[in-house]
Amino acid sequence: MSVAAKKLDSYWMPFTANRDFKNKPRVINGASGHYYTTEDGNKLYDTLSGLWTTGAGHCHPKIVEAVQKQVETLDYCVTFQMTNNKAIELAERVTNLAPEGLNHCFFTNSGSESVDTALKIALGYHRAKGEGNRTRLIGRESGYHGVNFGGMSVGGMVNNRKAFSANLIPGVDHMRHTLNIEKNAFTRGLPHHGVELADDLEQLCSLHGGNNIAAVIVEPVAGSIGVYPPPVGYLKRLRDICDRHGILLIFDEVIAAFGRLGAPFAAQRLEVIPDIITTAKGLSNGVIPIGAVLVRDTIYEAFMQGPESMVELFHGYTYSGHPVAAAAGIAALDVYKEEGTFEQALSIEKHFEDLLHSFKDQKNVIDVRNFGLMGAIEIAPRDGAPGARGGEMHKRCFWEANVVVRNVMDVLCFSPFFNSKPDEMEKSFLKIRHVLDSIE
Ligand code: PXG
Repeated sequence: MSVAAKKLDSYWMPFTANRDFKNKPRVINGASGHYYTTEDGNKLYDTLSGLWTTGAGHCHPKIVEAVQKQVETLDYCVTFQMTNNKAIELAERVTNLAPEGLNHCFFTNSGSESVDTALKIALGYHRAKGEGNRTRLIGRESGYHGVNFGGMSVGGMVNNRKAFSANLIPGVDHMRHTLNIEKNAFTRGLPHHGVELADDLEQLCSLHGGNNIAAVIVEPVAGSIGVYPPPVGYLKRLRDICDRHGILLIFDEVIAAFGRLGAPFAAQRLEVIPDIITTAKGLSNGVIPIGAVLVRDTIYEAFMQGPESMVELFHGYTYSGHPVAAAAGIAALDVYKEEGTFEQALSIEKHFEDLLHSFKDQKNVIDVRNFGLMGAIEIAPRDGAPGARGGEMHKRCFWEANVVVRNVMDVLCFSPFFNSKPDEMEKSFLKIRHVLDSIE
């Protein structure tokens, strides 16, 4: 083990090739605006705005100030059978932004917790309505819904599931994913082929009986797997099938909510309104961990029955509605409003799309996909070594080009800052192009 690796030995890193990383660590010790700084003083352009989290830029002074103030005013407060002013305020602010009818908000600390919370709410809702037979959950191949058991079970990324396959929750089916490079390669925005894939849900209704299905969960634009925008008409068709069978539709907007698609929620941009929305990341601009699950009035009201002194939902986290996280959330929403962040996101979409699609004829590029400020460049896998080219891109962009690029296998994912400067985006893509050119 090298000296560098030894120093890092006690730290078991998440979603990381630990041994490889520790041999040549890539360590960040600061950030500002659109750049990270490394221990040895390099400035790196961040093409993923955190991990799809930090659309308004790193260390935004207004959010930093709000957190500093809150932590010395009320650091922690139990939110079971009592609560704090910041949690109340944030719930109101978030539901004010939400699509009509989704007026209730349950706080979590992460996307994974939001997803498991949403699944539990869906099951509890049907039970409260006397339809306890509705227990089946439907996800989608290639979907990512976090790493807890519920989210992992409805998720469809094989590497995340396979080690745990015997212990995933029962009663889950998956629809097919919507990526079709053969037909839709290099589409700008929503692909035109694939609406019929939504009929997988109808088929599952025929198989199990639609009245046994509790909920369907999808990312409106699949993110982690490498950006799969939904085919035109696909989400609307899912909505219609859900309505016909009384199934709840859950949009996992952990990436998409709070501006990533140029609107507060993906549901608004895509004009399909689900029954439950899960969020996290952009809720606090990534500054303090916090997530929120938004539910329709009818769902909330179904729980608000029985003796008033009884707890209606036996679920919650020690840090649900944490005052410091909530203060960060309120400050982030203030920033989004005052700076017109969602409009900024919309205004740079076209430029981002053009930059991405300028890779169309680049060596090894087999697809470019984008919607809103979510984009991906897919490179052909090296013979016998899937993921190798993508991994090399990540490392070489870091070391040689001072650009942070996230790869998922051989897909490069991009999630620009909402307030990205066009010339900086251009420069970073030019650097990425040079690195890509030099990779065999
Ligand atoms: N749902 C979705 C749609 C997500 O994108 C989660 C749930 C889980 O959130 P937490 O906060 O528990 O991580 C996510 C998270 C990537 C990548 O490489 C994306 C996520 C997580 C890790 C890697 O794109 N998104």
